[in-house]
Amino acid sequence: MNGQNSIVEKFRAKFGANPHVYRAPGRVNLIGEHTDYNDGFVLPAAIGFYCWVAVGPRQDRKLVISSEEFPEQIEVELSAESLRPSRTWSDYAVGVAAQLQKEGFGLSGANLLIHGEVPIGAGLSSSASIEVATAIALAEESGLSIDRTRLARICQRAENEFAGMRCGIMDQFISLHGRANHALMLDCRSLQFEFVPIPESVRLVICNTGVKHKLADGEYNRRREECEEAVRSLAKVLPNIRALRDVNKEQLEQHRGVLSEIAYQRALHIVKENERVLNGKEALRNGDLRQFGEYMAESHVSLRDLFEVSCAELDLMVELANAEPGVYGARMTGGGFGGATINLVDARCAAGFAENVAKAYEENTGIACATYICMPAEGASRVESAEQAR
Ligand code: GAF
Repeated sequence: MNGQNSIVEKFRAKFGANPHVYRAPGRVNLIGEHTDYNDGFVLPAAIGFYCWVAVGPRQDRKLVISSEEFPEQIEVELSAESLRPSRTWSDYAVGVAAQLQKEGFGLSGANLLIHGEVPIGAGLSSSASIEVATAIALAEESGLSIDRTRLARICQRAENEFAGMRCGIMDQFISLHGRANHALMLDCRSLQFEFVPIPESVRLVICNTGVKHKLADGEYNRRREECEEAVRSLAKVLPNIRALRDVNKEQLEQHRGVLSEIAYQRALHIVKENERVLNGKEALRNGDLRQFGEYMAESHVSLRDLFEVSCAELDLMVELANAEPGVYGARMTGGGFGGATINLVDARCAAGFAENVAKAYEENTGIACATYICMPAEGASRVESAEQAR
């Protein structure tokens, strides 16, 4: 049974009414890691794993939220006082409702059934997919028309404030704006974006390490603070900068003395990663996959050695990938400390690549490795028919 039919039937059984169904995808980032909260550039693509939300109206001012993945049902009043974090799975959905209302969008009461199929802890933005699917469901069912970029900001703030994760805008943005067969190059300061076609001759192969180290969220916020510290120090000698986005390599080297060693390393990663995204976009546009793959390799090394967000399992997965035929580039993707790698692989070699890497990874670590062979998918939408859900 496909995602839509199944969730419709379960919604009927639970709430005794026919729902509307919305879905929002997870994402993979091709290049541009940890650059989004530094006002920099990213190049993600939506992937064909979705969070599905079935929704129907209620006569009162409540949200009743159920999930196919968790047993307990959550009930909240749509008043500011009762929309508080509860440190459970429902925070992503409740956080979005709270943020929508905080920004002046009055919501109607609703029943929601959520089904997430984006692998959790894989660095593929399962949380953003829940936020975005909930946001479009609540907005449309309340008769609100909200610009997608604004919705992305609302979902990001929900995660910042409710989940305490100081994420940037990338994940929510791509989940809303993704386009099939294209990556999206986003300027995270202006929020201007352009689509970059992914050639039919390649596949995006995602290899999940199956590990998610506990320190991930704390270390993520710490990286953000370290970048902010670098900006504060550099601003004393470069008063016009607002973010690491405004610093180039020459300036960074010239003023290295005002930075701690850690702040310098973090800043160097960001400055060079931004360059790699801009150059990488051109390489992709010119069909120069080999060059793009080199940028991916440099990005991984930089995330490992300068930004220090990789881990042994990710490094091994990249090493195994690089030994395979048909691979243009391999790197960790997402926040790091576990999760998945993204590999740009010749389409003809993709199945063999996935199989060999998974086998070798399991032999080395004893951990099963899930692989996904993808092309970029469309962003979030209401699902109009069963056809669209397939
Ligand atoms: C996580 C965050 F949510 C994103 O905003 C981004 O910073 C990413 O890590 C690292 O590039 O997915």
